[in-house]
Parts: sequence; structure tokens; C-alpha cells
Amino acid sequence: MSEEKMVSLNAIDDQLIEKARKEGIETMWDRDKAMKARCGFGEKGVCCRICAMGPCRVSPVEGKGAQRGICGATADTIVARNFARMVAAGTSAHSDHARDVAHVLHMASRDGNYQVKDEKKLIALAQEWEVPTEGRDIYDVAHEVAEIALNEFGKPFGTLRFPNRAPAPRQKIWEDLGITPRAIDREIATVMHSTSVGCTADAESMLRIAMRTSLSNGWGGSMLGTELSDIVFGTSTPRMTEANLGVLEEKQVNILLHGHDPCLSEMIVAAAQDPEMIKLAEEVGAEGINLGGMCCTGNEVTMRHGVKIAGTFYQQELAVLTGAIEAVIVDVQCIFPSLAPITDCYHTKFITTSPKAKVEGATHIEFNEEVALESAKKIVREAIENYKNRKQEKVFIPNSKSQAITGYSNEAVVKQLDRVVNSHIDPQGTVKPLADVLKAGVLRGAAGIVGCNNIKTKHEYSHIEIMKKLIANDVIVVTTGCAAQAAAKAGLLSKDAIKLAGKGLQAVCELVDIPPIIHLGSCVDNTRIIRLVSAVADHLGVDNSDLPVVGVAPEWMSEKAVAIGTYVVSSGIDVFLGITPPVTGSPEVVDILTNRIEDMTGAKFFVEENPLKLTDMMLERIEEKRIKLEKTLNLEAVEKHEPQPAL
Ligand code: XCC
Ligand code: SF4
Repeated sequence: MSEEKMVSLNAIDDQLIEKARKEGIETMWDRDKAMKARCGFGEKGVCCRICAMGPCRVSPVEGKGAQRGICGATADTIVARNFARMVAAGTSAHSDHARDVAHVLHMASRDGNYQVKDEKKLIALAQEWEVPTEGRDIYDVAHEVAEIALNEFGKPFGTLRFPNRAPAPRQKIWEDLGITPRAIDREIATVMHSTSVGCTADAESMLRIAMRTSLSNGWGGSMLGTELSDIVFGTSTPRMTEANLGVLEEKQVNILLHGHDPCLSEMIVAAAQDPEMIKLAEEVGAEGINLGGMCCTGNEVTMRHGVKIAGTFYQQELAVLTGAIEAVIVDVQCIFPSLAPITDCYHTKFITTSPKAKVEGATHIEFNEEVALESAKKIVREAIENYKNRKQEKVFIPNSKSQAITGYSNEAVVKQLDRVVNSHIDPQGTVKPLADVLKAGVLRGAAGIVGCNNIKTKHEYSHIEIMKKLIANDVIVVTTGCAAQAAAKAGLLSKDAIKLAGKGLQAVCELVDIPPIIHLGSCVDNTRIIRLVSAVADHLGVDNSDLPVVGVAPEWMSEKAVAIGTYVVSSGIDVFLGITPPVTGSPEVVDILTNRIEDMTGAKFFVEENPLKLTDMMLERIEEKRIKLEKTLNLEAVEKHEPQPAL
């Protein structure tokens, strides 16, 4: 297949799609063909089906066709409402995930399945929340912290706690705009209310409500997800792993762990290491149990345990097509319903575990946190017992995999930077070295590259091209979600990738001993990125929007990405999208998101589907911000290095 025709950067994906065709199995690429063009009204965001007088499809062209819905809603209103609902849905997903982790912290006990793994982080959070810690049992502290966390979802008065962590000028901006988030559930409910028939009909006001809701995700639900997961499951440290479908093992029981919630995946990891399970695997003739992670669950377990990364979102069907997987174990989010029919074509068991995400045709074994390990063992046992049903003649394990370093937490980043550059100044570590190299222009800036895969683009092409071009231009990259896994598969999370970096970034990577692209975890862990940016801003005494920092979602597809993008812009960081969001039916909404929002938050959205052009836009914006920062901090302008020629 020619480079052009390939669906992804990996030849093995095409081999597996070919295998599917030969075996008469339908994949997303077949459904994409059958779908043909997408609905033009939906794509522009001008379809409203909020009440039963509709659905109303108003014309995206002024003066032509229906200009208003039956109730009189304009394209601006309809587009803004639809956008706000995407933000609310994304916020609910991340935050509900965090709620489950908070419950698990609440049930944690010294001899239980869930324990406090990072006491230091728990104590720090307790102190931040003014929970007494002196002379108390750590589990009493944990339960009180968990209860406070749970109250963040529905407290009747006041605003959330974590926005206090933002730089002071940022908090002031939020206050002035009236978008400091209140309780998480309340913000989601407010969007649902305001978007219902006959409520908000003013695009700017609607978008402000959406911004506040998104902040209840970034500085609320998602941040709780990260913090509490670190407390219960441990704060990650860098570790070596491997990535891509070649991590599957021919002679072992292969389990694909897919979804998002570490409450399940942590227990599956424990169950797979249990001697009883290993013995059972031997009894069925396997040489062991091999876990492969996918999507954000893959990120969670690789960062804390080094579990190998089987693949990204778009590879979920391809993984099954290898014929070598005994069970796909899932919880919530990003799970294709097509896994039910596709696993039916093989011996593979598709096991759903959450009442929030049952799938017709799957085997449902409900995961019970109260008896977590036992529950996980029951699920793993199903997988092991299925090994004998594997049909050798149907197995094709691609031999492709790459080395990667995963599992940086902010704590790990700071420690690494500090150990080399600054340890004599502050034993706790600070972001000073990072701020210094940014200030000095050794690094031109930083980019957070996050998000999904989308069939509308060649898979991972945008992720990889953007990453390579940024590092060649001395922009350090941090990455999460499926973007991080794309980087892992492309070998960009290894120290070998240092040679692709510009001179300045090369020098930093070598000195600090890090790859030029740093794995910061799962989608909820985008909060690690906003906290890192905020720490640097605080250190320099400026706001986030003053820093040469960008957020990028090259191949996004999920509502969660819309929520993330909105909280990142609301936090003062520009967001570059490689897929056009469904807002183009309203010139007003487009103008707010890509222009006027900058007057409110100091940042805005940029949209461009060509990844190289998109990167040029980022680099330009980074240099613009540098010039401003140099003035603010009274620095001498520092010349940019010539970029590293493409290797
Ligand atoms: Fe990947 Fe998080 Fe996107 Fe899903 S949404 S496709 S990044 S797994 Ni978070
Ligand atoms: Fe149509 Fe208005 Fe009902 Fe939407 S809310 S479906 S625009 S009548």
C-alpha cells in the first residue's frame, strides 16, 4: 500500500485491516465508507433536537433557507447550546471517573484492597484543605479528605477549592468573568438547564456558562481524578516500557485492558500477578499472563506499573483481529460497541464491568470495589480459561513495538530537573530550572499534545508530525491520552528521540536525562499540565497567558476533548485543534472562540486541519508570546536557534 493510502503511520495496521477483509469482518473503516459524507447540518452544529417541535435544522447561510428554529432560536443559539452540551458531557465523564476514585479512597483501609500509597501527597492535600493531620491515623485523614472531595460535586454554596491553585491573576480573571466554578455537578446541571428549550439564547452568555463548566472539570473533576489516583495508587515515576500491538505474546494469556478508571485496572494488574492466577495460566498451557493497555487505562497502568501499551483508541478493533487476545476487559469511555460483534468472530471474550457502560453482546461481570481483588480475579480467571480456545490458525501478532519511557508525574519532572540543576537551592524541588531555560530562550516554549484519534485523518500522522516539528524547534512537549501512546509507538518517548530535537532542547534533555517528549499520563492528567504551567507562571510572577505555551489536540474526537480544550483556553493557554469542531454554522460562535475569547481569557482556539501549517501557527504564537514576556520581565531578546533539519 502506498504511504498515501495507509490508514495510519503503521504498516501493521493495514496488514490487520487486510486480515479483516479476508476473514469478512467489519471494521470502522468499512463503516466509514458506508457512512459516506457526514451530515452537513450536524457538522456545522446547526441541528437542534432539544424539543419535540423539532428537530430543526437551520441554515448555516445567512439570508438563505430557514434562519430560525420553530421557537425562534438562531444558528448562533443552536451552535452555542450544542457546544455547551459537549462541554458538559465531557466534564461529566472526567468528573464521574474522579467520583469513583474518591469513593475508593473513602473505603481505603490498612488491610483492604485499596490503600493509601502516597501518604505524602495525602498529607499535602489534607493540609491544603485544612484537615487536621497531627497525630491522626492516616486512614482517618484519608476518609475525611475523600468526603471533602465528594462534597466538591454537590456543595450548595461557594466555589470549588482547586481554582485557588491557579496563579493569582488567573483567579482574578475568572472572578471578573463570573466563571469561577461552583460545585461540579451544579455546573453540569446548569448547562443542561440553560440549553433546554426556551432558556439561554445568547451565544456569548452560553459560552461563558460552558467555560465555567469546563473549569469545573479542569480545576475540579479531572484534577481530583489525578490527585486522588496518585494518593490511592501511587504517584508515578518514569519507567521503561514497550508500545504497539507487537507487545502481545504468542505463548501467554493476553489480556487487553481498555477504558479509563484505575480502580478497576489497578486490581486487574494485582490479580494478574497473583500466584493463584499465574498457576492457573500454567495449568491451561500458557507461559504466563500478559497485560496490554489501551486508551487511558493503558496510560494509567503503564505509568504506575510499566504495563506495556498495546495501542491507541483506533487500534481497539485491530487488537482483536490479532486473534491472540483472550479477553478485552473494559470499564468506561472510548469503548467501541463494535467490540461485541468483532470479538464474536474470535475466541476473545469482551468483558464489561461497569453498570455505566454495559454493551449488548458483551459478557458483563460487574466489578465490585467492596471485594475488589476477588472481583478482579474472577474476571482474570475468565480470560485464562479462555486460552485453550485460541485458534492458532487465526493468530497474527505483528512484530512491531517501540521502546518508551512513561510515567512522569509533575513531582517526577521537578525532581529530575532539580536534581541536575538546582538541588543545592531547594531540597523540595522547584520549577525554577524549567522557568530559567524558558526565560533564557534555550527552550522556545512548551506544548501539551493531547487527545484522541479520529478517522477523519490518517491516524497518528498529525500527532507525530506536530511533535517532531515542535521538538526540532526547541519546543519541549508533554503529552497525555492517545497522543502519548502515538508518541510511544513512534519511538518518540525514548532518549533516542533526543537527536530529533533542536540544539537547545537537546542540551536540556541531555543535561536532565529526559526524552524531548514527556509522558504525563491519561486524559484526566491534563491537569498535571495546567498545574505545571501555573507553577512556572507563579515562579515568574506572571499569568499563564504570558507564557510561550500551547495546548494541541491534533486528532481529537471526544466530547471530553471539547471540555479539555475549553478549560485550557479558559486557563489562559491557546489551544490548537486539528479537527474542526461543529461550530462553523455560527459565525458569531466562531468569532468568539477564535477571536473575542482572547480579550476575556488571554487565549483562544486556532483551527487548521493541515498539521504542518498548524505547527507553524503554534511556533508563530510562541514567538509572539516570547516577545511580550521578554518585555514584561525586562529580559534581553534571545535569538532563536536554527531548527534541527528533519532527520
Ligand atoms: Fe484516547 Fe482517554 Fe481520546 Fe479516549 S478520550 S480516545 S485520548 S482514551 Ni480521553
Ligand atoms: Fe427547534 Fe427550538 Fe425545539 Fe430546538 S428548541 S428543536 S430550535 S423548536
